[in-house]
Amino acid sequence: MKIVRADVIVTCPGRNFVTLKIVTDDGVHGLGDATLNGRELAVAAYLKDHVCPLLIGRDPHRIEDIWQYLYKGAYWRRGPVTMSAIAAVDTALWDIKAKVAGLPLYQLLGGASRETVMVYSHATGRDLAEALDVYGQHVDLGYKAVRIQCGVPGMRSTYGVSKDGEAYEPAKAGLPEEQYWSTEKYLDFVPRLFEGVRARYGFDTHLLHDCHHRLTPIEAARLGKAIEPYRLYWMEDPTPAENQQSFELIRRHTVTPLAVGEVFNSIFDCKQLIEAQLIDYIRATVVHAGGITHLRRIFDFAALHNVRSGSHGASDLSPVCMGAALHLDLAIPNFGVQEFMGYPAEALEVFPHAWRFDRGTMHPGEAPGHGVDIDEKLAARFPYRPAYLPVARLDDGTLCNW
Ligand code: GCO
Ligand code: MG
Repeated sequence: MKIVRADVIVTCPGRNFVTLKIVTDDGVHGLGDATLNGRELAVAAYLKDHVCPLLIGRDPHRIEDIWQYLYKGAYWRRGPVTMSAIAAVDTALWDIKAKVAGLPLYQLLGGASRETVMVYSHATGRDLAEALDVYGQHVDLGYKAVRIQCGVPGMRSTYGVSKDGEAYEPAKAGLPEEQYWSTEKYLDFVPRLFEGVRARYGFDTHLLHDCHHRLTPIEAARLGKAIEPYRLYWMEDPTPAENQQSFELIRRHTVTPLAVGEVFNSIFDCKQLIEAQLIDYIRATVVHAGGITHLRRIFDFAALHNVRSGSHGASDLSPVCMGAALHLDLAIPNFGVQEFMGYPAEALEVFPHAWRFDRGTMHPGEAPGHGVDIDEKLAARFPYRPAYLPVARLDDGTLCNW
């Protein structure tokens, strides 16, 4: 079997997605997600100009060898652009292998370790009352795990909360939106949010929250300690993880579980965090962390240290990534939870999929491969739209982490 084509499809059905389609001489095709929110065209060009020509004529079954060829062969290792491109190739090859075997991908990964995959949704409110109401709506929908984000009194904007109360959409057309941040206001307010959830809904649902890299380690330690009575499932990205050692400081002060890794792209980004058990959940994903092959490696390493998976699944990761992720989630022994924000209706039409959703749980389906395809004619009707993630500034104008 040989690869005869490799095409990059860029489409914007509600938001931008980059998809790699690999076709074999037997006419089997596989898809991989290559979307890097706000920097999409860099990965598209990396694939088109530097990777696709290398794939033609290769045996698609040699997944590990092709992975190593693209990783070691580039000389310039790691980084989100390179690793998202490698991920797209890897995911498409696993899709092909499973289709040729006539099996859903999870069977090739060792088979199902559970019946369904628990997913968490996003409850977002502009103020406390709205956030608590929306949390309740998600509980009523059957979600067993819900992330809550809320507008902070005295702050005009914050991560995860759109001004109009519409579904949260981080990438906006035009130049990056400038948001404002005050750690003092946030830390004064946010424990009341969790107190409100537990007072109104009790402890039956898993409660999650994303700090989005905004605190210093000691601020994160203070928050984690203060919110221990509300027993969060996790506190996400409390501080930037470039310096993995900073998590030691947080750990010294609190038993609130920590989840990190949506911006990671290799096992080396989380090696120390995992080895030293400085985190509880690793949030790396199929698309940004080198595909099924590399993410499996990360998860297996995490399993040795009692760290569970909690893959990023925001709507800027395409339905192709979601499909592939669900197979891995179903198969690995140390699965924790999968993020699932849902998708715009047009995106679900462009990407026909075999996965099923049922009251807060998902299943990848039984279609051979990862079960997600693309309707290329429909995709062509949604051309790329430049869009950027926001940036954040302190009161005095200093740029801070968004
Ligand atoms: C999450 C993430 C996202 C990211 C987004 C960036 O936990 O879902 O933090 O909201 O900000 O995916 O593109
Ligand atoms: Mg996050």
